[in-house]
Amino acid sequence: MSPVKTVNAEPQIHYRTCPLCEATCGLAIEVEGDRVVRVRGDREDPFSGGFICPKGSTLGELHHDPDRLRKPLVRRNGQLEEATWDEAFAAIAAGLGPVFEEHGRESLALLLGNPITHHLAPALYVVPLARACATRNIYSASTVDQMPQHLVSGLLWGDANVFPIPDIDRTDHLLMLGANPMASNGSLITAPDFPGRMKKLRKRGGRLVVIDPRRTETALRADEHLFITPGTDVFWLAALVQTLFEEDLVSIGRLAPFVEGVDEIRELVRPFTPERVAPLCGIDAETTRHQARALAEAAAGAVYGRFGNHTVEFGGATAWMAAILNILTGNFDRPGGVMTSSPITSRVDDAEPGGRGYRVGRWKSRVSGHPEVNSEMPAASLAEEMETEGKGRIRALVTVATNPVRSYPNSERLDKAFAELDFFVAFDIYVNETTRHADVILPAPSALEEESYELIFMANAVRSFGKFGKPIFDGEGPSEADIFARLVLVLRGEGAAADPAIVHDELLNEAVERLLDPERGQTTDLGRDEIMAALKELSPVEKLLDLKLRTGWQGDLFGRRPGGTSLGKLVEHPHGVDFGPMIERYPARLKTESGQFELTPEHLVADWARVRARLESPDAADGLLLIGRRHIRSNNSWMHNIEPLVSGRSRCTLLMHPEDALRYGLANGSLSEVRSRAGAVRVEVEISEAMMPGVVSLPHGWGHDVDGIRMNVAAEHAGVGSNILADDRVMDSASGNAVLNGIPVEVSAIA
Ligand SMILES: Nc1nc2c(c(=O)[nH]1)N[C@H]1C(S)=C(S)[C@@H](COP(=O)(O)OP(=O)(O)OC[C@H]3O[C@@H](n4cnc5c(=O)[nH]c(N)nc54)[C@H](O)[C@@H]3O)O[C@H]1N2
Ligand SMILES: Nc1nc2c(c(=O)[nH]1)N[C@H]1C(S)=C(S)[C@@H](COP(=O)(O)OP(=O)(O)OC[C@H]3O[C@@H](n4cnc5c(=O)[nH]c(N)nc54)[C@H](O)[C@@H]3O)O[C@H]1N2
Ligand code: SF4
Ligand SMILES: [Mo]
Repeated sequence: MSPVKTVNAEPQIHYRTCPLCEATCGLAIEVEGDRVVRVRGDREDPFSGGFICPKGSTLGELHHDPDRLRKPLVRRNGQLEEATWDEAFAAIAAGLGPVFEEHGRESLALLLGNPITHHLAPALYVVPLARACATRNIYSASTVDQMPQHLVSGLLWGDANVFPIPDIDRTDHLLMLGANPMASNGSLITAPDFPGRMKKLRKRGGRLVVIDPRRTETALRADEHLFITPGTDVFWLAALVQTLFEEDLVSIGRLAPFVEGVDEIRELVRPFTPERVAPLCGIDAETTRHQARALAEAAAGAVYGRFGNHTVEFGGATAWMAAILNILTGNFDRPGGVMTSSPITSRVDDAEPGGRGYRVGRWKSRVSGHPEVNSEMPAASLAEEMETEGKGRIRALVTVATNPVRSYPNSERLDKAFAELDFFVAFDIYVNETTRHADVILPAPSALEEESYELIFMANAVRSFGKFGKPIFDGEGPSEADIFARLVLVLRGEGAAADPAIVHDELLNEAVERLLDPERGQTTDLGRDEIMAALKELSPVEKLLDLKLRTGWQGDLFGRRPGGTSLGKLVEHPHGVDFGPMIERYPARLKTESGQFELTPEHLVADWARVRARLESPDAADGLLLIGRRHIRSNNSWMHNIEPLVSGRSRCTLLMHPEDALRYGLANGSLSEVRSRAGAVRVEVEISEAMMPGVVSLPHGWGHDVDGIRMNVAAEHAGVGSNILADDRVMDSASGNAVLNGIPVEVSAIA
């Protein structure tokens, strides 16, 4: 392993935010010389209060992992070999050029992965990268995750990136569906120390109700837990809405003048009575009515549906019903209900309600005609776009921080398609199941070599918060911003040797121009030269961040607002600065064309026909339904190369209820074959009373026993890849989201 230089050789504690999940815990990282010797929770971090999970405490192991790439790899004579940065960029230019010439730009796809959202430079440079790719083939983890929520946010209140966040610190009643924050630490809600916050919720007399086909770690800590048949939450939520109307419990409150479509919703849910949905969902009618009343009667209540609600066949419709419930009970934008964040890097919308609205389907996928949602194509359609002959077939890829050969559905099919690519550039930290197919791998710097600010997740946070961390170590290679900039320049055809400063300057100029544009609400006398002079000494990403901070709603406006914040202020407060809880922002924040909450957008109403049809003729199959699960020591398809996180017995097992085990002749610890429309895997059975009968569970992201990966620890704890079983032929057609929960499977014993 090549040594790292430290910025400072004295033993030192550095404070920064953990970049591994949405919880954004504050860390205290102890460094001696070149080594991270200890990582603890930062007790003085006002947001996380010292909370840390086992993943965060292994950031040192990740930084020092000998398998983590430190030099670019270039394929020569079939082998990935170390190369210089100049050679790597030259190889990219030489590899992509002929593909573009012969097949055009539409033969390129850009794939964006989860870790991008946790790092500052990627969050800032992903837009210019997408622009430089000049293709509509853009895919991301969003369509194997939360695209239904983007869709519903976009259509109902006009901003696809504004999420309804349960105000967990003030709520009296939290109805949680398809989420397991005891393992995940929360998603589309940034609230470090979820366990502590749930405890406080119950201590102050609030109730937590969990709806999940598995009695999860979270369900065990709830006041009530109800099993639900996977994929059927939409029917159950519609029955709650139906009950609100039936029992005259609709009470929109303050925002009532800004809500349109209530009567249409009443008609849409009319057939969804608690009795009618009971056999589908597995929840009896009286319980459903009781839950509707409890929600309506709570002083402040929140409906929070997450991963298990979005990654199902009716994901969009499910997210829609959850939003409707929050609005009809007057809980939208109410303290203790669901609210929206006000990150300090943005300005506050104090304008009149109304905006440009939100559109879907502005273009369609080439092979199956799936509508674009959020300018993205569905992950589940990637394989067919790579395989199907004709103009526009995907022949070249740029991937950033993603492992689709493990994280997208029908992963075996995708694996084969990856092997057939003409040219593939990966920006990653490992040679893994996906990147082993690459022609060039650009290694991302370690998180500890980069500036730290949770730009994206602060926009989902239950409090407004700012925390900045300087790089702890000098990077061995170029900065992440420089790598992005050089990739942008190569993709634009400006050559492998072009100066990354070109892109840094463009980005800053654009940001400043946007700020000073009177059409976009410039309200001060700030001048361009003054801004540029104030930012002069900073790194490219610091400049962009400081500009946002200083002109955000808490900013110092470059001195015009004394006491306001800035990057400099955050540097003086290394544990972070708290700016308070979520604040009521509606109706001003409405960005729909009408300036109203549009409860019945055409796109969702049209999709409701699918839900209606399923109500009329439910699935008759009596096989098993497969769901996933997360574990506190795992992180999607990676972090399995970190010994302390994978040691002990294998967690990649098939959980199954004892009755089902009996029925299929399976004993605890025996080997089973699990088969779906898409594929089959062999995996150990773990019998568990926590499973709903008829439902089995397998975690995702495993399956590290393939040729060509360079992850020694992970290969020893291989597990099986659950996405071999996920079917890419079904998806939530409203949002393009993949179906990763509720997959019909057959399970049999292996002799
Ligand atoms: N069946 C099933 N499938 C799922 C899920 C599920 O629950 N079940 N979950 C889905 C969800 S929610 C998500 S978000 C997706 C995630 O799927 P992906 O977006 O593919 O992300 P990860 O699986 O987290 O893989 C992260 C990749 O980034 C690399 N990496 C790690 N850190 C860095 C870094 O700092 N820089 C760079 N450049 N690369 C880095 C890793 O080596 C790895 O290749 O998976 C989805 N797939
Ligand atoms: N330790 C750890 N933390 C993580 C991650 C990780 O891989 N490991 N990944 C991160 C990422 S990228 C994300 S997106 C978040 C996700 O975080 P969460 O949204 O909390 O998702 P999960 O932990 O997958 O929990 C989903 C729950 O839905 C249940 N479920 C499955 N199908 C259904 C259904 O049809 N209806 C209902 N009601 N429930 C259902 C499952 O049993 C499971 O308990 O976690 C993040 N945090
Ligand atoms: S909960 Fe998430 S942010 Fe906190 S230490 Fe664990 S991985 Fe890091
Ligand atoms: Mo995710």
